Amino acid sequence: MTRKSDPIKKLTPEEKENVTKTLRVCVTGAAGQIGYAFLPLISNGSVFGPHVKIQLRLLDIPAAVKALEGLSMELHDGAYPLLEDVAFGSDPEEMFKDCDVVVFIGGFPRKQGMERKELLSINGNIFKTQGKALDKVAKKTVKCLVVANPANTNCLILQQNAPSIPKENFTCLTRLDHNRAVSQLWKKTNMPLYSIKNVIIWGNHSSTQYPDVNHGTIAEKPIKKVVEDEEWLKGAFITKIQKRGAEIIEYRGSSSVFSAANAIKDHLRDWYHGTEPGTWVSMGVVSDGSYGVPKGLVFSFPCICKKHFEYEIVQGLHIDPFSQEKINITTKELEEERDEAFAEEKKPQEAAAGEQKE
Ligand code: NAX
Repeated sequence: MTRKSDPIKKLTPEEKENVTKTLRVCVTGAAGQIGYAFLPLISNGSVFGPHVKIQLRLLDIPAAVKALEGLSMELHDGAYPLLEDVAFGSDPEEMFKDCDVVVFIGGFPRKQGMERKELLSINGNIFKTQGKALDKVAKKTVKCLVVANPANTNCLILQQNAPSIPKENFTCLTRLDHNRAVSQLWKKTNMPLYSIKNVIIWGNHSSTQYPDVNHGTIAEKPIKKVVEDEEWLKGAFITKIQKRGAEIIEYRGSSSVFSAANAIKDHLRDWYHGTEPGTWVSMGVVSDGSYGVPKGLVFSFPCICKKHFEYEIVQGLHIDPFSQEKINITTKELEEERDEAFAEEKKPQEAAAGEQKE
């Protein structure tokens, strides 16, 4: 479908700059649960703002192409003024062509009795193929967000297979964990949610992640001082965030869907528009060696985003021994995942050293 947006009148200079923009966005696994919750958000302007036109590309496996057609019909029926164009299919090269942004939600789910190694191997192959396709047909400026699990390692595999695209353009989702941490602090203190700033999720989007409140504030006071419960902050709070995904599955009978879609929206919005002054967010990005995390690992760090998809890892935070121990645990898990995923190949850092300049 191709449809021209309605003309928009009386624009501010900034709006004028944006209105000329069109982003081509591919969503993989679009026929799945999170895809279904995310597509309305990107179509109605919640992600890139009310003046950026969107061309959607929906990718899924061949068996889901009919469902994608149904989705395309619903997107028509939504009559979204910003939605210019929708195409769908199961060929990554067709769907990634000239994309500005790709959101990788599609992946193989963990089935009962399946070992982590097996899951890594199946998803590794998906991300290897998609990385090569991305390298071939997407814009060299394409920005990638990997959601499918294991998100950090899938992102690493994707990045390693698309060497012509800058490694800063690859990120994975840990914003859901970040939002969960903010929300638990809100529940504990009853302070306004917007006043809770600068928590950090370090490491892997898994049960080894480390939610860190040491540098955060609530209404501009240190979180520790407002909460006044060190035992909770160092114990139950951390475990709650680490195991929240499993808790949702236990109660709902299925994994997080709209909270994940909302976190994807938050991640992309902040990456594109920039974080609020004085605040940072958690994003899985390719490590540049900050905080002693091995270069090349996809690791969740505190990040400050500038306008139009630029970010930097927050530097100079003091890491106490308790935090260091937690960061070491999640680093070790990511190194093990990387080693399993690249068992047959050169390790990513070695490959990176030969192929890419830091
Ligand atoms: P669904 O199983 O509902 O949807 C997955 C979709 O991916 C399906 O439509 C499937 O056909 C498609 N797919 C499979 N292989 C594909 C391929 N090679 N190319 C394109 N599409 C493919 O899962 P859903 O609930 O939507 O979750 C999607 C992913 O998000 C899962 O891997 C899940 O573990 C992960 N999550 C990650 C989170 C994060 O914070 N990083 C949180 C939520 C979620 O658990």
